[in-house]
Amino acid sequence: MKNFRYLILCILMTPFLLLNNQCAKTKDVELINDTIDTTVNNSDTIYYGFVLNEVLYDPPSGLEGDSNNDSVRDPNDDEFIEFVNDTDSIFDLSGYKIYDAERLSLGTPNHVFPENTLINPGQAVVVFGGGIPTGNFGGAQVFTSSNQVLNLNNSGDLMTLTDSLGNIIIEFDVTPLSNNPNESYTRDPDLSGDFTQHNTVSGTLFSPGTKTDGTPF
Ligand SMILES: [Ca+2]
Ligand SMILES: [Ca+2]
Ligand SMILES: [Ca+2]
Ligand SMILES: [Ca+2]
Repeated sequence: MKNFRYLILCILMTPFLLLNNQCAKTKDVELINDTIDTTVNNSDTIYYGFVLNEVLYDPPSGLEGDSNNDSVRDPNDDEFIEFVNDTDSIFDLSGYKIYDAERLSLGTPNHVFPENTLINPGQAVVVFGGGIPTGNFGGAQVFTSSNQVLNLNNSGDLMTLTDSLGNIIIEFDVTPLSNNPNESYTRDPDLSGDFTQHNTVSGTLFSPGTKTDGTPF
């Protein structure tokens, strides 16, 4: 009788055990799937749903170009790169590194993300060349380039993001877009579209930390 009860219990539990196992499997494999990058005029700008969404390598002249909002327009400090964690998991950027072409060849990064840089699902990350970024930037995590400015040459350059072990995660080639735009290049639509000049999307010149219309991600 005792064995019979145990058998019944096992039969009743089976669907739950299977379901639980299924969920665990789904969670395990979810991130092991690099998004196919179909955007043009760049190299490889999406990694597991971690998306390069906007690059300002040519800050506009005058205060119009003050992208970091510190009341000074600086051709280096006001450069920025915007990434978005477009996954439903926390993305750990600790120890990830950003290089321009020159620094990549030297093996010394322009920027290293500090320990405990954890990006929430849907959150943006903005790295400015320097200065004192002022404001909320849509709730993004905001950094200034840690070792030296981003130094993205307007005449052509290659921005590379590596993980903490040095594996290349994202590359953005400035050269096909090096037309002195005096504004950023952004995806249109945000997160999924091709790179285009920001002003053609929203009438503004850049949007560090937010969608092109200024709203948070
Ligand atoms: Ca530049
Ligand atoms: Ca500035
Ligand atoms: Ca450079
Ligand atoms: Ca933006």
